[in-house]
Amino acid sequence: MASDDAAAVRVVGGWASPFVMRVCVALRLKGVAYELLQEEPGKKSELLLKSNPVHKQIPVLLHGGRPVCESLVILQYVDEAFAGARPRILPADPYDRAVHRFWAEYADAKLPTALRTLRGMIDGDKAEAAEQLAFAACSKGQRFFAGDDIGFLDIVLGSYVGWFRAAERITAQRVLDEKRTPRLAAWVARLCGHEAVRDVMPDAGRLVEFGEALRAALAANAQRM
Ligand SMILES: N[C@@H](CCC(=O)N[C@@H](CS)C(=O)NCC(=O)O)C(=O)O
Repeated sequence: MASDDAAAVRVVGGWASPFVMRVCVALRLKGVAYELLQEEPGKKSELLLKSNPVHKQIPVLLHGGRPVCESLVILQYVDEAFAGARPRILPADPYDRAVHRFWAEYADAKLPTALRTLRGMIDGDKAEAAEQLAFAACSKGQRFFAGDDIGFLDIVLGSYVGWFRAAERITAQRVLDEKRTPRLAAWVARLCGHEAVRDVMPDAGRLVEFGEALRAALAANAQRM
């Protein structure tokens, strides 16, 4: 087990969280060994509350015991803290970096709502919500957004793939359709086959069960209050 020495890398998180998955993919990409500390669904550990007192959310990266919060900030931190390890996560060119950050923030502003709409948790246009991930197909014909290997934008967008697949199961509606959006489907296949992603991409069936269990746990907590 990793200890709190200066090099120890730990992730306070949970296997089902897309935001946690991003951090795991980034660390795997860089070849950094880490320990995942699983939070219990619907609860918050003392370590989480102490490490992320502002948002009280997962993921938190603990590097030598020092916390870094917010997945997009963590990805950039991992890229800089392990700069010697290839590949780069963010593009080398400042303009490209800015563009990738812009689309990552756009994705985080749109996709969680699209997912909730698809799953019927909030009202909205389901067909439009299903299209939201399609801009992942705009990778200019390259294998990945920044070229031959996965990078910042692939990690950010890719973290939603598991939950889009879970939404497909819940609603029996295809979102990642090879015929309608072949470039998106091909990108998803390449991403899911990548060695840094393969073992941390959650199974859609397990996510559906997790979603139901979490909803029940949160309802039970609310009744107790
Ligand atoms: N903007 C945050 C979002 C993190 C987030 O929403 N985490 C969820 C798990 S997927 C969480 O901790 N939810 C519990 C809560 O909000 O109380 C990030 O990118 O890290």
